[in-house]
Amino acid sequence: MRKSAFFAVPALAMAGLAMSAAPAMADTAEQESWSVQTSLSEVNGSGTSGEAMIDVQGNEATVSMNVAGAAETFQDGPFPHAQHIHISGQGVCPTMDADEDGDGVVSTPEGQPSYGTIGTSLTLEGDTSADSALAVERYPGGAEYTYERTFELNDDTLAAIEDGSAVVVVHGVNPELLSAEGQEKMSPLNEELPLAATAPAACGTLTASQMEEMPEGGADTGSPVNTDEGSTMALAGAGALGLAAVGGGAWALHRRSVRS
Ligand SMILES: [Cu+2]
Repeated sequence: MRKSAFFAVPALAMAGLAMSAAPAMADTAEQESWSVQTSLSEVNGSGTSGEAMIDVQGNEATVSMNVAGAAETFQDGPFPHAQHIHISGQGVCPTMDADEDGDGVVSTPEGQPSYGTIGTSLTLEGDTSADSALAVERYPGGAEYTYERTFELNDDTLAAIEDGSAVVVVHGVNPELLSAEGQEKMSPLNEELPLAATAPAACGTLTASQMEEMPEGGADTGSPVNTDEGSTMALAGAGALGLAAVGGGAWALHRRSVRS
């Protein structure tokens, strides 16, 4: 199992996650669902923030996001915000130290050592592969939006979500917020787009629920200490159920806070 140095989810939660994912391998209609979530924090001083949550059942994912403080308009239309699940990097968001060429902007390629390449494109419709990376007409747009879509995850993205290295990235920064040098540049991804259109604006690593949200005694339940393999499996399974329940609760709480 791959682990990033910054990986914050306790080993117990990971064990639970791995176990909960295992039933997906079995050919059964009753597949346990589990979830990961993240807060999206600004990159490049964009002022963009948000939340992302993914419910997974087998290979099927329901992605829910809300984003605020994003760039509002682009050429008289809503500013398109390409958004992806990035994988195969360090599983972290880039700091300004990632600005290799020193132009004051972390471009999408400069962020790749941190968050990796595109595993899934979070489009509104149609293809969700990396082929749709910059299919700007199929992404949400504007300063504030919500997103929800259910689709089949590819194996690489699913594996990254399971091992905690998947990172949600929202692209598109208000050009006025970039450095003077950055405002003049075109995107390294598409020479017809300004750098601001594709630069990362918000980012967050998907993780299972936080440890402090575990119920009392939860840490003991799943701890495989001095047991034979059979009972270890059973205990880890119990831990996974607890984790799923906690995740659902946290999301319900989140939904309430969004409405109020
Ligand atoms: Cu991306």
